[in-house]
Amino acid sequence: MAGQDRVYLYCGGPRHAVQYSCQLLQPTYTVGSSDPYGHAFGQVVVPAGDVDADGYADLLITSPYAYVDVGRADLLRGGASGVALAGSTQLAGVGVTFAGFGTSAAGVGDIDGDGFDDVVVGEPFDASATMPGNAYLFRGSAGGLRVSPAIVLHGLTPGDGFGDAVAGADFDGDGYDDVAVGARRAGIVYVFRGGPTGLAATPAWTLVGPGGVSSAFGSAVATSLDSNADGYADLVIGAPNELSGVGRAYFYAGGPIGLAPMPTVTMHGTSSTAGNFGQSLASL
Ligand SMILES: [Ca+2]
Ligand SMILES: [Ca+2]
Ligand SMILES: [Ca+2]
Ligand SMILES: [Ca+2]
Repeated sequence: MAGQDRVYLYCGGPRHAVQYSCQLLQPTYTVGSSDPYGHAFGQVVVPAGDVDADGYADLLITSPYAYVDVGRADLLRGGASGVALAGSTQLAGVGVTFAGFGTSAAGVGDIDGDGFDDVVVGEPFDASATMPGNAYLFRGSAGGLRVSPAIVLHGLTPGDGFGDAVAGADFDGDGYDDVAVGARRAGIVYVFRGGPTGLAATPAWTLVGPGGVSSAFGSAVATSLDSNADGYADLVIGAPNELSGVGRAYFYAGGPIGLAPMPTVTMHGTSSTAGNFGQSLASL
């Protein structure tokens, strides 16, 4: 409901099982009458890594419907008493209605190898957009996350949904984490290499959905931290509309030259219709 979005944090501890929410986060900014859909505060709640390298994990929370779907994201720095929304680092995208900044977000590891973890936030726009979607890389630092993006990655075609899903890991084992960005309406996932100067603007690997554009390949992307134990991070990509909505997910293996162009494992749901297997995935 508009204005009542909440995020509940459940805290683990050494002696007690988790039974209740130890922290409740609510947005402090208001929803105006021109923002009928509310914030969708908490649509994405993901670990951000440790962006300031202080030893406490940090948290990324997005509100992709805020301000008539302009969207925003908040980086909450962890500390001895947890996290707080007050004093969060606010991240913003292009500032256009229906852009949906924060539809996806991920801690992507350390793209540039400076010791501070970095994050990526997706901004896919809706299907009627006259421009491709975007994905923003925000770099960590000793003072916290920098609010100016280090680079803005773009899709290739208007309304392609580029930025609907993002994930990061070191797929080619060079010591720098890399970033995968799904473009759901194009049925493509683009993967950008990290390096000492940051993220390359053009993709190193382009993965085209085996089931075609209508499969919604790239709706979800997740890193699989070396499922096949060869020392390279791997990538799982969902195609929830494939097989008339039964859905599939594909496993792409990392390696010394990066991600293999074709999946090595194909997974599918058991539902006959509309199961949408692969709609959501979790990085492990
Ligand atoms: Ca931290
Ligand atoms: Ca970094
Ligand atoms: Ca890499
Ligand atoms: Ca692997």
